[in-house]
Amino acid sequence: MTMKHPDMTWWRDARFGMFIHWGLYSIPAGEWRGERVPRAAEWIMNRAQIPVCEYEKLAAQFNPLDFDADAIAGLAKEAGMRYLVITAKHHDGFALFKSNASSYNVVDATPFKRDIIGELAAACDRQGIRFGVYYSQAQDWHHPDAAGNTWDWPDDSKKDFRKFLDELVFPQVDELLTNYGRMSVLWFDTPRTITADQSRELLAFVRDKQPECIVNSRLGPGGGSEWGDFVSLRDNEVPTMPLEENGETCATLNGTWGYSKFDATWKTPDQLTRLLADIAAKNANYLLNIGPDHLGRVPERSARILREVGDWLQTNGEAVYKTQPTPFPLNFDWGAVTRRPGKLYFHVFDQSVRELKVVALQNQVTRAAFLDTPDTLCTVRQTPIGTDQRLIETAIEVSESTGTAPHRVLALEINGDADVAPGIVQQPDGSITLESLAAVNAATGAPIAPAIMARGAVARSLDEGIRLSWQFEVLKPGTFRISADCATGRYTDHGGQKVVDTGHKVVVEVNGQAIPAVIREDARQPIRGNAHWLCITSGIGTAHFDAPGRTTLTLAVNKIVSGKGGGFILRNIRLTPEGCPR
Ligand code: JFZ
Repeated sequence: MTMKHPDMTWWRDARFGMFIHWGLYSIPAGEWRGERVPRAAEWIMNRAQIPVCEYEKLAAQFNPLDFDADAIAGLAKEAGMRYLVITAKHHDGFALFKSNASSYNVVDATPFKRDIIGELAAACDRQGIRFGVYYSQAQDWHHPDAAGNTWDWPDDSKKDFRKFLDELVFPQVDELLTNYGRMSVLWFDTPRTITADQSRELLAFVRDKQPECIVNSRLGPGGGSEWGDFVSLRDNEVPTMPLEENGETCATLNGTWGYSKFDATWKTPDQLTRLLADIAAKNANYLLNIGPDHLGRVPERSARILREVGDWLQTNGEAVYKTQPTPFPLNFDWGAVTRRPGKLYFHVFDQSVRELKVVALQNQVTRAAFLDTPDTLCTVRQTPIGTDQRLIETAIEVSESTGTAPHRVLALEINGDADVAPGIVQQPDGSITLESLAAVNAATGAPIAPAIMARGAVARSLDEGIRLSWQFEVLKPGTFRISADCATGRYTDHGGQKVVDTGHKVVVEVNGQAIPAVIREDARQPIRGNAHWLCITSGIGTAHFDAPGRTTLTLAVNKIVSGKGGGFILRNIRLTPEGCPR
């Protein structure tokens, strides 16, 4: 019964969806009794410790007369989104649908009286958008037996979680799967108190009611990929390497999910197209959030931004929808790669690049042109480098680029499916990137990826005593600076503090040399343009290679400092030729 969904095709092809966080919290909108309540606006009841009897009163004020389901489904469509997931019930316990299990719902408790889930489900059907709901199955601040509300009900020992499941969760999930036609996604969240058995029971219940419905991994304890049909990555998280399983990044358009009158930290359309491409390149969907206000209006700015992304997708959608992840074992500084059978798409984030070069592509490139100028061909050269025949360098001149934002996509037609010779190779700019998820455990030779990628994370914390190793091919010998990129372990919204722990003690062994180093912050930048996550670069030392050939680098982790950053979160080790910038 915990079986994975047998056919995820529509979801896998969609790559881009709309998330909607909407509820009573859109009334206070980040402010309670004249005080600004920091961070995500949908958490206001919790953050301001508002008693149930007081928060409940918001229901009498909830009258979003500007709510227009067709306009919202239409916006999703214009934005190029293929599915939509809305909070049917968030942690505050208030249901946006008619429920017989609790009168704390939009139809019974508000002057509005309209079933928002019903209207939106019907509008999505009309527009050909797949419809799904978010349901908070463990945390419910309105129910005395659920997890989360420690201010009205501080005594955990008095809580009967089973009672909450029986009188609210199962009946409401039943209503959602019975009253609104086809439900395409059930999106659970914060699986705090729920047990493994209860999660399995809930999944079986969903499967029984609607076998086609796709369920996310935040269903069960830990929220990892063993649960549900796809793994929910952390908020606003972009994996470093393609996930083996289906993944989804849920993300904010600013820094909050529910509407806040204070948060204007909107991402720009060009940031969003880059994130969408980078996430697709890692085998994940992008579920991007809007937060309607107390009248049901979608903030004008967010609507405009989404429409611009939609415009970009009109031209560049073939490089996103139905694509497979990058075949290359590293992140390129210049952008991201997606593919389809017979095609490769180079998403060129860095508009200043005049020539794109990749190594080890085995296919012949028969045509290269930007999707926005399909008749202007780019010159391609494919030449063997080094002694290994498979080490072909493919170079594409992109001097025709007009340098417009959002980013441009170079489409390559290739013979057959993209085939990249396995292994890590020095890049044409001389650099060598050793992605942490491409490492093997030096002691066992086993890939490190499954252990590190427990949740498809940025790159999970390393354990003390672990030794990681990478084999790679040096083509142009010389002296290299070695550096490590390390990341924040925790998601932070825009107001949040971003910390990367430093002081970890490591030893890098390379070319017969052992280099002890302490991880420090020499530089900091957002991770690939994603302001929610921070990356620091630490110098390690230098290495010299006399001759071309295969070599190994080992990283021994001897001491980990665990502070606010969540430990030692390694993204990659870089070798940069002496004299090169970066
Ligand atoms: C949860 C909710 O608490 C939040 O209000 C919002 O609905 C969001 C989509 O999901 O917040 C989380 C859940 C998990 C992580 C971070 C925030 N996580 O695993 O990093």
